[in-house]
Amino acid sequence: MSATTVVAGAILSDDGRILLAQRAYPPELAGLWELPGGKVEPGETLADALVRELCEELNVRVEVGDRLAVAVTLESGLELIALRATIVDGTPTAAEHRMIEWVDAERLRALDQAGAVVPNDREWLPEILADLLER
Ligand code: DCM
Repeated sequence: MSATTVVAGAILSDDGRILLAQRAYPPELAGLWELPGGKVEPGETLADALVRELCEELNVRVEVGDRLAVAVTLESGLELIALRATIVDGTPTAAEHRMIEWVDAERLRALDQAGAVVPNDREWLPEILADLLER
């Protein structure tokens, strides 16, 4: 994986929620909700990078599952891939985000309808909603 890949975590709970994080920067994205994650560094697998990023951003240890089918490629060349994950140790805290929230399908749809989801991440919503509704 190159440094132009961003990996994000679809962190799912047993009770049908996903953990969203509210961005603090840059100004055009501040206040919008995303799947937490970050850039893959040279030599890292997607799973390695996600474990590292979620430890840095949320102070949790996760077990990584399979990927969401949709990959988002930006005009800048940046590729965004989301992996399912579950928390195996720690309670998430917003170390780098403005806040975090466990949201169910209904709340996720409401945030989306309010325009409060990071535009790139909207591509993952159909798959995430399907995951949440089958739990
Ligand atoms: N990004 C995104 N959605 C995410 C995570 C990241 O669209 N869930 C984008 C925002 C930035 C880039 O990836 O353009 C790098 O993210 P960060 O600033 O969080 O390192």
